[in-house]
Amino acid sequence: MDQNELKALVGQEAVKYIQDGMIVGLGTGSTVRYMVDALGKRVQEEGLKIVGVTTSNRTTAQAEGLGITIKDLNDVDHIDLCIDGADEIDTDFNGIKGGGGALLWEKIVNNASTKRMWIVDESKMVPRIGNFGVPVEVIPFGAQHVFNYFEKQGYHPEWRMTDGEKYRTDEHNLIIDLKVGEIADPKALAEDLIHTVGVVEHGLFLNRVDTVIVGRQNGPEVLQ
Ligand code: ABF
Repeated sequence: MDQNELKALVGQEAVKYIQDGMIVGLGTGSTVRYMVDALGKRVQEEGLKIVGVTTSNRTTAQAEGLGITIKDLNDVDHIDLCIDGADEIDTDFNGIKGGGGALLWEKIVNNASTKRMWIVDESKMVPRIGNFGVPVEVIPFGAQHVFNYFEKQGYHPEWRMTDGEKYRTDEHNLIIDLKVGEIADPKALAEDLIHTVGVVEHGLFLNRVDTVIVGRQNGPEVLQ
């Protein structure tokens, strides 16, 4: 199976964990797209009754297009299960997220969730996270000074760009990607990032997942 087939495999596997009456966090990214498609099928064909809370405008558009009921996070008191993708996951279940530019809403939804699941193709499993880079969401006001600080810290910052312009998140913030390479101490880096004035959130997701479904050539592997 190619990478897209592995993504579809885990997307369809994840939907088996969704039960009637659940409030489900719906992540962002191409793997999650397969999951949302499979979820829409269950809603349409089985009349599955769930409420979705999404992590991006694009997931909202996809889900609502499939007849999935979507609610704002502020209108639910908890999320039973959130299913999201990831860019890298190490053997300690440390993750890097944000390649899709949705890390802030993803971390907020993750935080509100009782059970957290990531679905990935096997290429995302790594011995040590960091080679993907660490996405950092910053507010536009004074962002260049944050960028300069990251340069001084030796984090090799790069502006996330799209169509020649700085990328804007759903919150209209900017993203700086830190090309830090393998991270010896993810916790220490996370502490430095979250205490940097002007940083809204970062893509280091540490101790934030309960179940990982990995797409393998011989089928979905469930890690807990
Ligand atoms: C999302 O899943 C993002 O944080 C991450 O970038 C993405 C993984 O992308 P894909 O499933 O397209 O490989 O949660």
